[in-house]
Amino acid sequence: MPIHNADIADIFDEIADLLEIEHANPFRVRAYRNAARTLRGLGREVSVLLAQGEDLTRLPGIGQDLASKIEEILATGHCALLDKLHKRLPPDLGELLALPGLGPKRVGLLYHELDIHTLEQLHRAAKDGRLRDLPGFGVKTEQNILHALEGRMGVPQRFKLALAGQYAGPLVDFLRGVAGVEAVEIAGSYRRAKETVGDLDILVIADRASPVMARFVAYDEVKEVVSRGDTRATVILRCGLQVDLRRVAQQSYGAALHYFTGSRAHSIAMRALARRQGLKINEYGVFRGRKRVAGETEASVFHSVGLPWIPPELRENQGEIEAARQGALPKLVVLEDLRGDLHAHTRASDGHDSLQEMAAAARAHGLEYLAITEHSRRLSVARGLTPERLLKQMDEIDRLNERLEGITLLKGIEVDILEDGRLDLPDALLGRLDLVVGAVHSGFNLSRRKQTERILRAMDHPYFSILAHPTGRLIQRREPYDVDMLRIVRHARQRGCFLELNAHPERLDLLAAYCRMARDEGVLVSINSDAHNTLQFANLKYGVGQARRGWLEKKDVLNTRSLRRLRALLQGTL
Ligand code: DGT
Ligand code: CA
Ligand code: CA
Repeated sequence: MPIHNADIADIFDEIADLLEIEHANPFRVRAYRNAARTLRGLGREVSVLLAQGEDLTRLPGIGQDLASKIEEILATGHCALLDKLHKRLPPDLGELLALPGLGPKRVGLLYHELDIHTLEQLHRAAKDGRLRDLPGFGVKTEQNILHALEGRMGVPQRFKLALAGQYAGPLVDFLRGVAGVEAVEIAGSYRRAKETVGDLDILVIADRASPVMARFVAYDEVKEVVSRGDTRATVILRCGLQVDLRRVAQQSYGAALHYFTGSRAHSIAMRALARRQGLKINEYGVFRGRKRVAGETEASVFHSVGLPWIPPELRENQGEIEAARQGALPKLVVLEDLRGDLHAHTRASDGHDSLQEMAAAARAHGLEYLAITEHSRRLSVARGLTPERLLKQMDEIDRLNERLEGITLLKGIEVDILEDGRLDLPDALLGRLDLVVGAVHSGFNLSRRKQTERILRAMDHPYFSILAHPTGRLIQRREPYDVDMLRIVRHARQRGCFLELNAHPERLDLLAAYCRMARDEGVLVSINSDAHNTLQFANLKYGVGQARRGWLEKKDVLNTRSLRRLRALLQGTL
């Protein structure tokens, strides 16, 4: 059974949580968390790196001890330390930790102060009002815990798109290799590039003689077969992801693909449109009476109701059918449109690779320019740059640019936006850079008005170029901070600034609705990788998926411009 980076990261996170509950040394706790984050952001399987003889201690945050723990887990599937912690602590603490709003600190308090270590005990204590007096809890927290506990059964787990992709890719390859399989495609929310997916919906074209259903349920990552029929099977993979497989006939493929791509709201609107034209759309085809008029290709389904094909990312019933009818569908941006990347780190701050390695990797991804934007001094956990270190890097970039071919490095910074809206480095220094990316990394809990004004003030600085990850959310881990995005977008327009769409699979920030807002208000969006190592330029594709969900065209995206036009835009002379 293959062991994935995410499996090891989960083990490290659990170790960190349990150590924290035991009041272990905070540095030790943080080491496990950092290692988990490294593994999640790695982009390549650590098992493969190890098999290739790579030295794992080269990875950020992985020392000798953690490297040997990774090897132990890959070899045995277990970590002796975690097993030991499980013996020392009550077995159900993990379920408490899984509740939203309950981190190790709070679980530790519950355990040490009130001897609560099961969900039932927690439920009773919350109902009795015994939680509100714990330090840092209060009535609101108590209510939230009660809601979480009572809603818990009904809320299924969702997978981040990139994580689902790690499991989907090999499975699709596997299915393609089965005899009699003509085509394999993933439909559902995955095809619509939603940020998270509830399950995978896979369609195959295969005849009845094909063993595809039998092979699917026997796939070696399958943990449980939920149902199995002749044309449909549902399984759960070891990672917990559910997969529905449907076998369809060639002549129905387009109709099935449309039906199972959804969204439900889009399908309902399409069926209503068809009905008004005397047609019926279902997963087998488009019918007038009993006569099939379309269904083999997806385009034929749209054409049958007088529409052009609509890209899956738009199918949310948010105006796409209307736009299609008027011939006004956006011509969505594609990955190949990107000519540069305006946010990346090297090992000068918390990145992993050198300037030269990052430049080469960016060029290998077809990019013509790459902005190096290290953290600034305030973010000391990320080894943020002081003015001196930034000046030194600027010199290095100048020297390197003389030698580089096919790509130009731009001098930038990811400067912290301080809580009062000042920037973490002096304007005089920022003015010497090609661009200034500004970001909020602290004070997430400011009121909506304060947070918004903090960001507006940051944009007022003369050299501010791009607002990085504008809402600060981490998917499933941290809510967006509260801001008035319309004010920010309009201020950006007025100040000649740009908004980032951060392509990291955990961020995908700008949200799709805000991409659309930026486009409507005439503010260009920069799709940036925020790469911390050479492998992460591959994440740009997730940024493009999100941009497409936000209706963005090539012209709406800053880094589709040539370097010359980009420079003019950054200088405000275009
Ligand atoms: P998810 O899995 O929660 O991320 O979202 P989807 O959109 O993948 O939803 P899912 O897996 O329940 O179903 C896949 C698609 O199949 C969905 O977008 C629309 C279609 N579909 C499934 N069941 C029904 C149904 O009962 N009625 C209609 N109209 N469409 C359905
Ligand atoms: Ca689905
Ligand atoms: Ca499904």
